[in-house]
Amino acid sequence: MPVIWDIIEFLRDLILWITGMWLFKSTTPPMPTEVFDKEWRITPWGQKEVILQKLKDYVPGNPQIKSIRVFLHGPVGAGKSSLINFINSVFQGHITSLALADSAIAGESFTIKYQTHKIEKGNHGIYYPIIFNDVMGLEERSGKGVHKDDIINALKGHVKEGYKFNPMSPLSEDDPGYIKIPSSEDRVHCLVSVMPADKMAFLREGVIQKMRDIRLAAADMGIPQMVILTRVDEACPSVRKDIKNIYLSKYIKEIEKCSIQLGVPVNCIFPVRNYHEEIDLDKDMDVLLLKALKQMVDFGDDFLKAMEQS
Ligand SMILES: Nc1nc2c(ncn2[C@@H]2O[C@H](COP(=O)(O)OP(=O)(O)OP(=O)(O)O)[C@@H](O)[C@H]2O)c(=O)[nH]1
Ligand SMILES: [Mg+2]
Repeated sequence: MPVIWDIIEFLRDLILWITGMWLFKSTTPPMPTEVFDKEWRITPWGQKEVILQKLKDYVPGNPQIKSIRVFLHGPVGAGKSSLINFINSVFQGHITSLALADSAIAGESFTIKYQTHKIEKGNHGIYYPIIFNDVMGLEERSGKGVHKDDIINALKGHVKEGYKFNPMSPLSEDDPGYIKIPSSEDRVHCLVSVMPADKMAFLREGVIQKMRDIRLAAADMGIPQMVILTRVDEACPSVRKDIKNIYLSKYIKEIEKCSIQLGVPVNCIFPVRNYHEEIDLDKDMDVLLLKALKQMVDFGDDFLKAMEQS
């Protein structure tokens, strides 16, 4: 039996390696199992509680704003809703399902409404001042997936809670779902592009182009941006074996380079493994997430302070 598993693992590596040739547009991509001797990014393994506490104690640096708004976008099935569930789970101390996630039915987006997700503090209807917006996924063809202009509208704060996205046409000013004069709180304070590490090779140019356009619009508004690389366990067998191999994996390092095509510096790209089959929290997976979340909050808070001064 172990021989069969070895063969299966070998075939899996081979498929990933061939995918890698395409992904990295190189003739010698690293084998998915290849690892560095030393972590290429220092990770505070064991510091989960310290980082979590800092986030729990966070107070927005601009007194006019109650909550920092983090906006997640990306291709269909990238793991946007799973990421919100993951964040909520870590704060609640057990696995939760705040945003509905699904196994990307027939390649179509499962999330179709504009929803704000809040993280509850205890059970008293009190929330942490960090809120998340999850949107329908992006698709290559026009008329499919969320319209990029709707995302740009959302960044400016024009989209009402509960608005049902229409892939055929973006929200217009006379639509009841349009907020004509958005407040500073309606605006987005940090833009997060969620990218599936295992599907980077198959992302269509049309999707990448839409993401680039959104990033440029966000940059024009001064909104800070970062990338979360999900599904890293599906992309790399050594990471699947042990999440602590994340910054040892040559394969993940290469994928990170690829996401620069989105125009985000490497130090703004954070690989994360979402909860997917687990029923209990894992402190190492949590540390990776919390480091990324801390960065989102720090970036968003800088933006809040800049808004106050302008
Ligand atoms: N193995 C693995 N699966 C993941 C991970 N993140 C998400 N998934 C799975 O990927 C599928 C899609 O996840 P969702 O969170 O629904 O993705 P989404 O980006 O919200 O998708 P849409 O709303 O359809 O655009 C689900 O089956 C998740 O369980 C991950 O890090 N690893
Ligand atoms: Mg979703």
